[in-house]
Amino acid sequence: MTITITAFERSPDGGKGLARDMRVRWALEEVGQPYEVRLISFRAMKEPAHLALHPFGQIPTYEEGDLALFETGAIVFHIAERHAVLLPVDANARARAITWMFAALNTVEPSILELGTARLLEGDKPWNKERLPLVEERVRKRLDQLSTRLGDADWLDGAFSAGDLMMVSVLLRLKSSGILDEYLNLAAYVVRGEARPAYKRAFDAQLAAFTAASHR
Ligand SMILES: N[C@@H](CCC(=O)N[C@@H](CS)C(=O)NCC(=O)O)C(=O)O
Repeated sequence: MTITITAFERSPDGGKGLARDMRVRWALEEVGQPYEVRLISFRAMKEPAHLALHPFGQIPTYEEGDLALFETGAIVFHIAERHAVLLPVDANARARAITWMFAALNTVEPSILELGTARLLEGDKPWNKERLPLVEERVRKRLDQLSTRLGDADWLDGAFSAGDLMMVSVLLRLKSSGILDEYLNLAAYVVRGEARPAYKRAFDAQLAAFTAASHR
């Protein structure tokens, strides 16, 4: 059955692979599942046809036969559940890998998103100088804890899993901030994720889509 995902027609990140379709592409590449991409404009994202797939008018979405999903956590979990590549077979190890997916999305990602907002959208606000250090402190607190847990391991819990895929995807957004480099083991963890052939294939595909759109 054909899998179709949606992605930005022209990603605001300029093809750096930070848009969330990248996580889904990466998961599909890890499990060797071919997929199609429907590129969508910001305007079309808010129109009824797309809202029927994604109630919040965002990307990515995932369609497979009768099934339509939104939310990258749910999509990556759906993909991982169907292939014995991204989740361990052992029930407890599987539950722990899923826990890391939730941790990435619920515990680590929020402060990182907040930092992006503070830096990119609120830079001109008079209160930004006071707020920014507080937001950075919240990011560092989480990174301290994550760094301690990862230690010198390659991945968060044994072999690479959907939990690592999600955590690396979340941490990637910090690359340009310089904060990630304060944590040598986390920076190396992200590099390990980016070095995976499946990541590279996904990255190249989203970059090709961005480049093609820029030439249109
Ligand atoms: N929690 C959602 C977030 C989705 C999301 O924020 N998507 C962004 C792209 S990375 C988007 O569509 N932004 C445009 C908008 O919200 O209008 C998920 O993980 O799928």
